[in-house]
Amino acid sequence: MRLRSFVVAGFAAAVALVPAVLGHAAVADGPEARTVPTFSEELGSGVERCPVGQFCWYNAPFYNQGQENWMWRSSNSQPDLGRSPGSSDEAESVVNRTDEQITLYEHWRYGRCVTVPPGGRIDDLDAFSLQNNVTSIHHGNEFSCPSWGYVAS
Ligand SMILES: [Ca+2]
Repeated sequence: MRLRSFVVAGFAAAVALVPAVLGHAAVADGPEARTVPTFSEELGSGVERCPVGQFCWYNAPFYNQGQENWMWRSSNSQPDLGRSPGSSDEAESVVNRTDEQITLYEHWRYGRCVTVPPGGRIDDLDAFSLQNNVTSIHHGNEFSCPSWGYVAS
């Protein structure tokens, strides 16, 4: 009986992953169904769209401003947003719904940067000269961007 239950659960999981396989054609259908090892991608907008415990970055300012645009989310550090599904140099607004501070970098831990406190958000990364220029995201209270907004490599 345990084996049968496992098989049924596996089938359900495979069905749930179909939208993810379809990639850009799919619209989000819940946090668990869209979770991938690196970070997840979906169409959406609004601060409230970012789940508790996640950090979200949006393709347009003001959290995609009511348009169905791309947004991405993760609960851990992302050294290279160019990894699949790919969002390097795309973010223009961000929401931090984790309990850690999160630092955005132009490169991996160097270049221009900004730190977002737990529960914080930035409606337009242009204010930090980082619009369409974020390549990596670091979770952790031990790191923060200096006041001058730049870290040397
Ligand atoms: Ca963008």
